[in-house]
Amino acid sequence: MTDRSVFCSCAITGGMSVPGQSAAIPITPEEIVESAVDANEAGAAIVHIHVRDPETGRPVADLGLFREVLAEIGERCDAIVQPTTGGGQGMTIEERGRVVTECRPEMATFNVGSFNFGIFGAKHRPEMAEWEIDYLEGTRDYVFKNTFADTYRLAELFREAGTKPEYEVYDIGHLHNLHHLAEQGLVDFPIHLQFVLGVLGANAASLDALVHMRRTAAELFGADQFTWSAAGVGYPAQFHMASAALMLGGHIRVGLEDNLRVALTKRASSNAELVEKAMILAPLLDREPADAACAREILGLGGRGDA
Ligand code: KMH
Ligand code: ZN
Repeated sequence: MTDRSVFCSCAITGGMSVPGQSAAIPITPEEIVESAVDANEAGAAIVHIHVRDPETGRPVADLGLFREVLAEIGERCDAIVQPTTGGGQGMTIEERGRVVTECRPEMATFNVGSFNFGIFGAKHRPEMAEWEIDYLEGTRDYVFKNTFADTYRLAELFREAGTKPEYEVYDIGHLHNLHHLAEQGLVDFPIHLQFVLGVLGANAASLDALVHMRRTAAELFGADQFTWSAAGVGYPAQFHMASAALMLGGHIRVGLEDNLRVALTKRASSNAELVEKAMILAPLLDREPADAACAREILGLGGRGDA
């Protein structure tokens, strides 16, 4: 590990998109596992995991599916397997947190703020079923709920499980929410922050926004108290934020959960393709791609739990 080491996280399938948006989105447990293993081979040290109903592709919080996917990825590669506790529309915080309690992963996402997660702008495609259109349209009125009641509860669950949170911050206020949790003694430092930028309803995927988020985190927590990564949502945001993070000393997240294009005129055919592009950018900017072992060192992870 050096100061120039950079790890890449790949968000494999997501909980807000619908299958009709791209045939490349993995749906079944087998597809999710295959895609995660391929992304790891392409250079992703972390694979961020949601699960979907294998029949319909609808995002679900099914513990059986999580168990199957987490175990299988764990057997096939050494990636840090990071399940979501963000979930998707209609899931309660108890359902979202169950994967942490039951699977005790070494790391999982932890969302620290509520906002109107708006993806109703996504194009309606002929291959979409009626529920998919409803799911997208439903986000006009969908509040991604992460209240203090929720985050206090999650903080408890993560501690009990010994799972390291990746704090998902989509806007400046979320950093202040996290600071409040820290003041209550609910946060263990150093922390890892994911700046998720470009979601309609929260902050923009601009260089100014990213720099402001990073500076605010440094002011609130201390510059040596956190590692950080940037996830740009959409195209070209995914690679613009990755490039900015590479310049500024952060880590990066790509993947079909956040973006479906690999170039302006080309839709991505796989998660691995998105990771490969990020892996080309890193050394061009003098950053050294970190494997999972190196990422564990950077994040202070002891290794796998029971997952
Ligand atoms: N869907 C992303 C924009 C989570 O899963 O906890 C944010 C995300 C959150 O990945
Ligand atoms: Zn996610």
